[in-house]
Amino acid sequence: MPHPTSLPAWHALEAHAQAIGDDHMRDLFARDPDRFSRFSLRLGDLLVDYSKNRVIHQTMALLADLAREAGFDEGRRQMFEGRPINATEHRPVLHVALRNRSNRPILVDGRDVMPDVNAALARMRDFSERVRSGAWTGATGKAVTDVVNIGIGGSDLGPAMACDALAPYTRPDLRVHFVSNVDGSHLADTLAGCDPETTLFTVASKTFTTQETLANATSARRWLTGALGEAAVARHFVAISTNAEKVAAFGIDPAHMFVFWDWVGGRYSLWSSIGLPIALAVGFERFEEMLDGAHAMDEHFRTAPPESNLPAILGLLGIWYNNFLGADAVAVLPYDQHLRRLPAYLQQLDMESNGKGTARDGQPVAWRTGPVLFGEPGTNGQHAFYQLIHQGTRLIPCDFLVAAECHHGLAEHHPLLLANALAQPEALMRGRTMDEVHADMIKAGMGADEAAALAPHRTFPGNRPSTTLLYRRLDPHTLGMIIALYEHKVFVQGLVWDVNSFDQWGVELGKKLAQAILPELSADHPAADHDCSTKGLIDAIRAMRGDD
Ligand code: G6Q
Repeated sequence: MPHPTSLPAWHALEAHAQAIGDDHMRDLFARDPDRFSRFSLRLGDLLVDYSKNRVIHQTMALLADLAREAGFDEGRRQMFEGRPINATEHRPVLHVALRNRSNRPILVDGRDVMPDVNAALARMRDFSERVRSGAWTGATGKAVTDVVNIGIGGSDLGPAMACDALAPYTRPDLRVHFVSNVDGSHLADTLAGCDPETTLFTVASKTFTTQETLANATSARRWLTGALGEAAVARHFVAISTNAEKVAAFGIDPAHMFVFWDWVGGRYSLWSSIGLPIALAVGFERFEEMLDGAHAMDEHFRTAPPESNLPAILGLLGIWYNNFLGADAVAVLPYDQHLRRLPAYLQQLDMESNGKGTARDGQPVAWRTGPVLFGEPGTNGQHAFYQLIHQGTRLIPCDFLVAAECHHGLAEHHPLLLANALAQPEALMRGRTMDEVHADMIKAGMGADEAAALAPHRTFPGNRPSTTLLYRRLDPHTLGMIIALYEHKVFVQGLVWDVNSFDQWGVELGKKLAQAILPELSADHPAADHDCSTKGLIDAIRAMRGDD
């Protein structure tokens, strides 16, 4: 693939940014009363309004050209056809096969993967139904009341986020917990509320070699066997992995292992057996509805041209700000308490996928790649960091997510939430000029001198971009659509930035050094060849613990 900066559309966008980059959206709206219909798109119950972005028709046309010149058609075709697009790991990238509800054959090395996918789903259905009906019991014959998923990164964030998102579909008598951190407090605090007789552990690890997960699983096993004996493991532990050998070595019967495949990336794996905790929490039909939603987005992404392709539009808008208007960060702001884990989930999806400095040909990139992503549920964020988004010196494009209808019965709350979710994008876009602010203060009775002194502080520059994702209600189908939308957005950006979005070598070095430091923390082992800061900290830990 050519480097993006060599593409004609890249140069055209640079010139275009010079020409219109400072135009104020207030004026763009004033000039074009059809801006909302021109720059919004609906797919099923999901409406994406991107009219409050610093773009005009020509911007979107140039961005679509950029996608095409970067190989949009060929790139997405290769992914959906199971080509080994994760070139540094020689793997296809086929999360789309996991929710390929059409059953269209998808070949890997000439073999259709769909029978395997369907068999894995059938096992998830069978097991989740047995647990939920009480047919599957613990070693003492009692039904499961608590599921504890032990996993980290991609084996945690997706299912944890989805279980929170679908909380209205869960049952109070079957709670699902997530333990990821190797900090023992995470496991200890979780188990403090569980009864060994009625607790089921799902140990989720693609490789089954991850230090944190194995440490937590080993301690959980000790907790269980201490109460119920060794034989209880078979009824209280199941594994979700691609590595049967390691699962058996840990002492979990491979008959109680739920499989997936190396063509499923960790952060793209919640659609696979890694989603078992979701099926346990909300039931398999609901899990299937989530797959259906993702499939609907896949079909849209697979077939629509970039101009009317939601993931492409979101990805290209991100590129516009990141590469042409100087933004460093993006904010994801769900006005939906059940999506409180979405920013954390998207941090991994986006920053682990596109936080890369090497192009696919091995050359260092000479253009900016993935931005910093952060967020919190609205309205909490409004009372915290929105100050910087409104008046700070950085450009931070925002995504607002909100449902037209709520699940709860506190009817008077939802209009308050909706009003805030609509007011923030409007405020970011319009701002408030010095003259408006000054006039307001004079009208409120303030003296002329004080009004003049305060006006600059109270002025909002506006012209701060945002996109609003409005959906009818956060149900499994919509959740599936939203997650797939962001997955494909990240794909489009990786394609244009010419990086491999599907590896994550950047997480390896720290893991390796931790292995080296671990034995050095014990008193009789001298700290080895470290910089003086690391060595000083090791010595201080020993001294604080009284090891010396
Ligand atoms: C995700 C990454 C990473 C991975 C974890 C857990 O894309 O690969 O977050 O999911 O390191 O790995 P295991 O599932 O192998 O334990």
